[in-house]
Amino acid sequence: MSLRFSIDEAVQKLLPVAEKDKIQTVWDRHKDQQPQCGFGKMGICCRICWKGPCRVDPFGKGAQRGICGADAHTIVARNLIRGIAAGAASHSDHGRHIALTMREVGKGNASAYTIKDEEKLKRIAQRLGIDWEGKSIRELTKEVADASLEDYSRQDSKIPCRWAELTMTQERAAKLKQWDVMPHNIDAAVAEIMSRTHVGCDADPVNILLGGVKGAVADYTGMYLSTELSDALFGTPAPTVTEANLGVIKEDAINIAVHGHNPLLSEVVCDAAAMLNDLAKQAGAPGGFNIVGVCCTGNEVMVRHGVPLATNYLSQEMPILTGALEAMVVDVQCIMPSLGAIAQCFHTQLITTMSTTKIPGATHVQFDKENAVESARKILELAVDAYQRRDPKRVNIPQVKEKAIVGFSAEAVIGALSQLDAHDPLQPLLDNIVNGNIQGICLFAGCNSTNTLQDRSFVELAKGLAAHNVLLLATGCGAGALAKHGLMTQEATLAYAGDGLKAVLTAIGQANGLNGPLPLVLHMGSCVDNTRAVSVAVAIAQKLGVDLDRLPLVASAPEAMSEKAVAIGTWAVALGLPTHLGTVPQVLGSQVVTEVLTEKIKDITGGYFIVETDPEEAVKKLFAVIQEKRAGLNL
Ligand code: BF8
Ligand code: SF4
Repeated sequence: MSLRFSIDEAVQKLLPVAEKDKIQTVWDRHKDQQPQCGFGKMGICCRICWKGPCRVDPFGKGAQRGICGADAHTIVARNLIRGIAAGAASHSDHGRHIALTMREVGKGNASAYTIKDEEKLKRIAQRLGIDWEGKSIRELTKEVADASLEDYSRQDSKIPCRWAELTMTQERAAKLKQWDVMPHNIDAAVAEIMSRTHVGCDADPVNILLGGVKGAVADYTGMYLSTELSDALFGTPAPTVTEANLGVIKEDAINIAVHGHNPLLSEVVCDAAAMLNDLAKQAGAPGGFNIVGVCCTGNEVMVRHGVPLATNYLSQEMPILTGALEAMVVDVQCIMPSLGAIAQCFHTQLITTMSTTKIPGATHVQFDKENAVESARKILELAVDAYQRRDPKRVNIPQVKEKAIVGFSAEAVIGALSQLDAHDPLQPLLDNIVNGNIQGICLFAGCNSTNTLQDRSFVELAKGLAAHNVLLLATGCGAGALAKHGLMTQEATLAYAGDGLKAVLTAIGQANGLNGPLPLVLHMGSCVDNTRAVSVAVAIAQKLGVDLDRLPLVASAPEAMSEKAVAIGTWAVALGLPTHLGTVPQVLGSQVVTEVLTEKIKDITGGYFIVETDPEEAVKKLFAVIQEKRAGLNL
């Protein structure tokens, strides 16, 4: 039965446990929601004011306008861009936390943190036009943080967000300015979307969508700075070997899952667990503390420290069902409220840490940058307590896990290439794109959704595109899916890559002393780290002297679900990328919006959405787009 829900073998092993114990999982609740509201699915339900809710009859027989007169196009466009605003707010709030912490580090006030990658800090300073010569690291840290925070506070609308303008090609930045979709202030872009979609404001669907694009570029800005500043604080990821899937939970250890998105807490928990490992041993757990990751917090600590990944979004309830998880520590975003109830069926402590994310059934340990170490210690103590209550009879850890080579930041990719050509590391990559060994590049991003079979599309698309010699990058829960299914291994390259791709990955791997190829899919990090792929793409574009929309580069979110994914997908399109969605976006109630997103926007940005739910067809469509782009470059 569980095959219908997920191709993840560990999930399939645990669903019967849930059924036996009468524990509802995400898939049970999905079933309970059927049939889901058709108006909502098409985006034509409006709840923006209290005269409503209003809905438009998609068959043209009933009401065609809401009470205020808004038609389907206005309603769909407004709903969509409010999602973008929420996505941008989420990512940029994450970035703000990092920047504020960094400013405190600069002032000497946040003792739990230091600058782990000073070279990266200098590179960031250089990018932002900050002179670093003769300055102490602390001074520079504060200046970089302040300059980044200006992207949240600037009031002069003629000056673009620097983290946006300075990280894309000049042509792209000029184009976005020309269309008035380049934000000057991240928070203002989010606020503008909320205000222009208030009852009785913007009713022109195309104008509304352009407002959404601006919000998406604000999302990009917040994500970009978040990743870069995190690298300076916590280190820039470098290739490391680890494991993924529930088999990483250890029976003889006190298991703690870190879940959510922001590395500020999880980094300190990892450090504290290493330092206080004896606490666990004294409590009778010979394996000590075992930290495992879930979702994007999991990806953050995985790519930086090789912390194993327990699972990705849709199966986040499963680690608790193993009966061997002492604590699940969550920060923000993509945390199912169901975890509170499920944790109460076991000995697991669900621990919330952020004042904005509290969950019934959880214990709250407030985490602030000032008390980071004490909070981490408290969390470990709660886990030790919980361990005393573990019921060995309920322990059921699926012995399912795969090796994963992860940690491919842009710097790591360039570093690996530099072993082939130290003076011009990008040249070997370009040569191989030109000679066709590599046909193009695909970035897998985004979530899991109950609207598809968990992980299937990621795996099938990756195998299909790799066979066509497409270089694969991945982030977020897509990366989680591909890691769990063994596609971040050298073996996967040998098994699934086409001859050209295999030759290139092998040459790079050999030059880096790997005694074999690079893994089939390069794990670049969490969702917020999608900008790492942009930085590689921008470097390639600049070297070729073309803009991003001319590159044989596509993005794919086969299980897109969250508002953050809507924002990311939209900025990918704004940057010129053909972007595949494997789940149907909630816009079909408006032909105008659908056409703009899938066709007309191409005339403005060069990017557009490709909606295709069948992975086999999606491979064909994405490969055809790559061929079209190659032809455009005379390749
Ligand atoms: O930020 S991929 S389900 S966990 S939203 Fe969420 Fe989607 Fe996962 Fe990470 Ni991104
Ligand atoms: Fe209805 Fe208009 Fe109010 Fe929306 S804004 S709920 S369409 S009256």
